[in-house]
Amino acid sequence: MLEPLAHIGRDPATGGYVRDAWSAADMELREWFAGEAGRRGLDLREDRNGNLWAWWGDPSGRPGVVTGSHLDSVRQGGAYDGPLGVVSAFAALDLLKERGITPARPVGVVCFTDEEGARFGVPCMGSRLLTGVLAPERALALTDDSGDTLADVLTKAGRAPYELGRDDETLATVGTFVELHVEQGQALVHEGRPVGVAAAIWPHGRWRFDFHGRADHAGTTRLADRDDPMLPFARMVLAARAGAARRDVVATVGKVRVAPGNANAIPGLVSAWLDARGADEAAVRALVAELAEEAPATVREESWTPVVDFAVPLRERLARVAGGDTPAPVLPTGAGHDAGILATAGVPSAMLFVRNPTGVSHSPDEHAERADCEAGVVALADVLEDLCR
Ligand code: HGY
Ligand code: MN
Ligand code: MN
Ligand code: MN
Repeated sequence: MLEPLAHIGRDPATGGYVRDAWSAADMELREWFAGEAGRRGLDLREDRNGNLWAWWGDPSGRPGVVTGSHLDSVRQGGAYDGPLGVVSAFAALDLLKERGITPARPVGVVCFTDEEGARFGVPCMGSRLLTGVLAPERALALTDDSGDTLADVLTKAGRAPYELGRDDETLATVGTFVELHVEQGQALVHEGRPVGVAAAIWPHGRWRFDFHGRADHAGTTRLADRDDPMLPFARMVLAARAGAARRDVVATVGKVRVAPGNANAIPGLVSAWLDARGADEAAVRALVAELAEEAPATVREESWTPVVDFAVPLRERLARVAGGDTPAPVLPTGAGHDAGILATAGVPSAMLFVRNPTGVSHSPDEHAERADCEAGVVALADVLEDLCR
């Protein structure tokens, strides 16, 4: 199903995908989205935050049912996280048309911008700006690893006139949002089912730890004279793992920047990004507070997503419709999604998960079987048909 996108942003050396927001790969994906909308005669719109919408019917009169996800990726990510939801959305519309369905409500396909936050560090950038939980001034000042701000990047991408920020007009077009996503875990494998429904999204956040030291020569500086930031950084990583295990949360340090980065010099600065998540918000907060307390570092919270409990009536309705003879399993997840941001903003939202045989995600090894992807499309079409009555 994802073949048309398979070459875009793919690293031939690893099979992984590098699709940073506003990169050449992302621009090519956005063109693909526009082409898919055009081929179906859908009304294509790009909102003030760069999110793309393709409408079947006019939502200005009556809020529509929207489905979709994102096309950007983490660095060296998999093929399915994000694109499966967008490709399935277009395929589900095709199925509705094949069934001769004329929806009583407008139906939209959305591609949210910069869901992974791989480039500027804040996940769900497009949906956070859309719903107003991220201030435009903060977003525009965010920098990528090259030091370019989002403002610089948007200008280079030909979107300088963007008026980033809460967009009530666009939000008003979304009556219900359903995001289909590859499962990032193996619950559906254990349940023996191809499709599931999201119950909740764990609270989760990202924090930047800056460990300051004194750059000096690797060979001539006595150990006793060193102020090496690598050591407190190493202690923080070990404390994060031990603290997470004690509190039944998960903590990850997957990105570290060492400055200036000479093999023959003690670094002056080590910057590390902590990702912490868990079912219990207080436990996540307590872990981060303990690490910030103990680490001789400046600590900044870069993003926080409170727990998302998807509304029971809507999620149970999806479980019945998507499940066929027996309701689909309803599962919590530790992964963040645009559906969570919209739900938090009060937009009736829900998620469908498609089985992932290994559960692996954010890796080139991410995979979903074709039959399960097709089952996901049928389930999504059934859900859209049900919601559009
Ligand atoms: O990080 C996440 O949970 C999501 O993949 N953005
Ligand atoms: Mn992801
Ligand atoms: Mn995703
Ligand atoms: Mn030298």
